[in-house]
Order: sequence, then C-alpha cells, then structure tokens
Amino acid sequence: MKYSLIPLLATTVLAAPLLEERQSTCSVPSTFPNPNASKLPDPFVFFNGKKVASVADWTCRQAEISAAMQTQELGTFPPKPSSVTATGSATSLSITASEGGKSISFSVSIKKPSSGSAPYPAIIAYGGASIPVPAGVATITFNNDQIAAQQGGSSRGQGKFYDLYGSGHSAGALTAWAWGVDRIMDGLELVNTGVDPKRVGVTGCSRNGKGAFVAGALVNRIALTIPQESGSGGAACWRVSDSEKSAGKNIQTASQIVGENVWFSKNFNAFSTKVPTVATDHHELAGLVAPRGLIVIENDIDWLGPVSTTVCMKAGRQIYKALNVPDNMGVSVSSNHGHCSFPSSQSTELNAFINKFLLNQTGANTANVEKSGYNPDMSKYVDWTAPILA
Ligand code: MCU
Repeated sequence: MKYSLIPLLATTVLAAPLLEERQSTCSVPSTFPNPNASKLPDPFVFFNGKKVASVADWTCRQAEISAAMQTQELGTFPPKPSSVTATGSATSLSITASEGGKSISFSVSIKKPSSGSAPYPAIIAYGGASIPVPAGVATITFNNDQIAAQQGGSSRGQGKFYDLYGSGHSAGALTAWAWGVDRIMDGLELVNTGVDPKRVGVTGCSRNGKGAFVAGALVNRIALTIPQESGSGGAACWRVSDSEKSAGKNIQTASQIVGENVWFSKNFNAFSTKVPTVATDHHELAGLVAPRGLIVIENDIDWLGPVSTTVCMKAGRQIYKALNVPDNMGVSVSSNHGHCSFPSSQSTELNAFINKFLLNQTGANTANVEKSGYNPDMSKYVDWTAPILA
C-alpha cells in the first residue's frame, strides 16, 4: 500500500516507520549502471529509464540512489541492530548496540542550552562544533573517530563499528559514523535527556563535514543537516572536481581521496579513476536529505573545490525545487577565511536554518540561499531540468 503524499510534505522529518513502508513499496535494484557520463546524472530518471513523475516516485528514486551510493562509494549502511539500549542524563548518553552475539558501547556528551527549557533541540557535532550553536540549542559532542578511525589508509576497519560488524565490512568511515548517529537517535528516543529527538541537527567540518552530510543523507530522523567546508566527498561533485582538476586547479578528486584516507568504501577504489561511470553524484546526496532541512556551508579554498560545491549544490537544490520546498535547502560559499573558522558573513543563513528547523520559528527566512562568489555555467554540467513533482 502506498502511503499518502501529504504527510511527507507537511513534515520536515521523515519518520522511520514511513521509511520502512516506503522501502516495502519501492522496487530497488541490486545492481547499478556504469554510465559514461561526464555531466551530472539526471536525478529524475530511474536507472531503468522511467521518469520520476510524482513525490511517491521520488521517494523510491531516493531509495535506489541511496542503494547505488552505498554499493559504489559509501559501503552498506546496516539497519538498526537487534538490540539497542541506552542510559543517560541531561549531560550524557551511553548507547549499547548488540548484533550476532557481539556488542559495543559508546557515549556522547550533551551540553545543555544556555537558554530555554526542555524539551529543546540539539545539534550532534562530530568532534565538537565549529559553527556557533545558538543559545537555545544543545550540543551533543560525538567522538566519531572511535566509531571508525580516520588515520590514513592503514586505519581501515578499525573502530567500534567494525568491532561489531567485522573489520572487513564494506562501510567506509562516513557510513560507519552515520550508523553511530542513527544509534544516538535511538538513544535520544529511549532516554529522556531533555533533547527533543524530532529537532536534532548534525554538523561537522571538513572530513567531519563529509561525515555530517552522509549522516543527513542516511539517517532520516535528522531534521537539519549542516555540513561545513566538506568539499570533495561532501558538497562537491566528483565529476565537476575532475573537470576543475583538468583545468589546472589544486582540488581534491576521487582518485586522490581514496588513497588519503578510509572515508569511503574500498568498493569506491575501482571508480576513483573512472568517475563518469559512477551511477550517481553528490547533487543526489543533497537529494537524499530532501525534503528535510539542509544548509551547506562552504569556503573558497581551492582544495575544497568552490566551483564544484557551487555547481553541485545548485544542482541539488533543483531537487528541493521539484519537491516544492526550495527554501528547505541553502548553499553558502564564503571566501577569505581560515578553514573551519566560521565567518560572521555566513551567520544569517546558518541562523535562519537553525531557527526554522530546530527552533520551530515559522517566520525564519530561508528563502533563496544560493550564495557564492562563483557563477559557473551550469549547462556545462547539467543537461536535465527539474520536473514539478508537488
Ligand atoms: C576537507 O576535508 C579534508 C580533506 O578532504 C583532506 O584532503 C585534508 O587532508 O583534510 C581536510 C580536513 O579534514 O581538514 C581538517
């Protein structure tokens, strides 16, 4: 039975039961195409060639995009383990996850908001927040490195995720961390910490920004995703970054990233020098977050690929436009500041998204946030147009 479309659009949080129902009504392939496409793949065409013609189609398309990304670049995102328990207080939360006779535990700290009373919203911050978290929002500090190490190529398969699922599990660190965020959400639902699980955001900067983006894409209970300066592997598109590299920029590409660290699945190694054959690109990572809140904070450092993040996230925002929620996503590429040192010039858009999605301020203005000093020729990378789905 198909679910009604109205609740999907009426709420910013796609609840887990809806997701399960959605997956049972979508036929998701298990093998994925290897196109030879130097432009960004059309988000609105299923891999079997059928056009996406409705919001219900889009939710099925999301399921196949997610499956393709997991197969080709991210590794498998495991479902909820057979047992998850949690204990906690207003200042900490400890989670134990068990599967197949093994079990792991980890804890996160909670910094209560300096104003407002429970239930309050929170932002899960990978390794601590490097954005200014407003007074009414709690900060949950997530030590993502203990779930999956990111100490270069030799750290593959290390961390609590792999203690549970085995060191040979296909998930790269980004996916393993997203699994950790999913368990934090379980914990917040099990224990009354004061945090409202329906108003939780996720952030991280740089490598942890890639992680925050992937968490928002894979964990449907996240209300607001705030990747900061994630660059290649996050808000940048593999294809655009390769094109920028060919044009002489000092930019991170897929072929570099797979050697630097273990953020992606080892399955991605085979694609890293054949980017046009990847079935998806990262404009569709934004599409996995839709229709939930997404504010992409970027910097114009060459290595991050400011043209690539501009093109990629403008293309991703077409998906939000198709769903008739263009204001639920914004992209802001700032200039002239240190990596991960949040500049005040991006405060307006950051606060607007936090006000809207976490503090429930209906008047918050998140309209038309496409801020970038770059004005790339989109037609070089995009040869599709967004349908009107809603
Ligand atoms: C932007 O994130 C990464 C980048 O992908 C790496 O190539 C570089 O080594 O480190 C960046 C980072 O995490 O900086 C803190």
